Amino acid sequence: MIAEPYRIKVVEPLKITNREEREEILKNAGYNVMLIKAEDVYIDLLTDSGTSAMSQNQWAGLMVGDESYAGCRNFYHLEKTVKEVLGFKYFVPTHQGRPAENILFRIKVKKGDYVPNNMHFDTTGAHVLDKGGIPVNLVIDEAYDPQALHPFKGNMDVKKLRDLIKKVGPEKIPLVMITITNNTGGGEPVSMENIKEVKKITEEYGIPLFFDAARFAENAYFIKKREKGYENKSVAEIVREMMGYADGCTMSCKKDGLVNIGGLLAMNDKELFEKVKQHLILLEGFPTYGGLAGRDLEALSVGLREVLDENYLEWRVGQVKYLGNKLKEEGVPIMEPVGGHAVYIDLKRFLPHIPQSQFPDNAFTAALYLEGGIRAAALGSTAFARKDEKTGEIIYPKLELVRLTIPRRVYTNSHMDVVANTVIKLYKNRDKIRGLKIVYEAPVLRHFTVRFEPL
Ligand code: PLI
Repeated sequence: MIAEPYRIKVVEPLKITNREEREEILKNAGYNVMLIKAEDVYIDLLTDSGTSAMSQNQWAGLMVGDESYAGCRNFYHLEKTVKEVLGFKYFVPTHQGRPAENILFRIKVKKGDYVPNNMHFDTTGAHVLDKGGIPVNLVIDEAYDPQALHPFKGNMDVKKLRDLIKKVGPEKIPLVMITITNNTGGGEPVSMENIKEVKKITEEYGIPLFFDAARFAENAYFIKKREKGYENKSVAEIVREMMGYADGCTMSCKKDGLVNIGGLLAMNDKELFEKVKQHLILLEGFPTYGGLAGRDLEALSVGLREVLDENYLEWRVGQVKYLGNKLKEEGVPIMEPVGGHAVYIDLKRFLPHIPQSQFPDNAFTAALYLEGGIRAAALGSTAFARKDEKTGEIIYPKLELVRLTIPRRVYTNSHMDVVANTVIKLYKNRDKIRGLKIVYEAPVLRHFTVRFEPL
């Protein structure tokens, strides 16, 4: 393991609150840590999205931001980077990942269409539904077993894909997506072999294949480390090979783009590109800025190259593993193997005394905040439970997880030690954690604004 391949030049002070203050803050936020002010958080592991620290070259890049409405120089820098790093012929910038999904699905998805994915991220699935489509998750079964030690647990089950195509017909499937890495299922990677198999099937049926490429570099790093035949290839080469099997990608650049804002939609099909530009102008802006300032485009074109640095990736993935190992050593049940951007805690084993109807995911995140001022993401029944339209019965998700998501280049391993010690303390006193009941919920994507009371 290597230490951080950078040193710290600017620091952002953090506030450390006491337990009494946190009790009050939590109560005012309805026990939903999403509703707490960030400045009241000591270590913020809510997300790795838009939370990266930029490098000196990215900050310097902001100074060459050209804020012209049309044809700013930074767009052409980014265009060159996208061609060289990802290899797609055409692309448009977007202000983050979901507008890229929105535009792609507006064009491709009709009412009643199916969109297979290994696992849709929540906005991706929501955008398919928004167009009248049906998002289908076809990840391998191991993904649903937090203890299954598969090296590429994000893989799509190719048999499930074939079965779906046969069942509904290829004309009902406007595209197949693969999320690299699989955020919803533990940040687990997808192998090159699996990508090739999916490509073969989609080609056979004439269906385009798109990646949800938010964490493409971390996925490529896992291929280098775990897949035979790739150990001597550079991550940059692996990225080009992966992308070479796809017809395009959506990307939230707020993750592996190492920027605080930005996204893109890339493709090889010229006809699709022409349509994309029309939707982009309506929704995001002119095709040479796509909802971003020139300076943001510049930071992104630097970030997309920096993320391929293998010392950085070794340290990055190593830091996530460092936290995972600390928890594992003390018997804390986590999703294994540890993924690329986060450690996921398996609450079915951590809090077996709290039924899913009492939201163990939020009970945990509230307890973690109270104990150490640490914020994590609740990814269980709060976000994913749904009502069966016919029976009215609540269907709970198979996985009840909390994600300790590590921002890129932001925290040191001393912070990770604090996080590990706090989680271990909670684990030793887990019987004291109680469930919650909802007192307010919105009709869609309720986890963002839901409010609870302790039971
Ligand atoms: O938050 P956006 O709109 O830039 O990106 C949406 C999005 C798409 N795909 C994947 C795999 C994601 O992880 C993703 C956003 N993820 C967030 C916000 C997260 O906390 O994981």
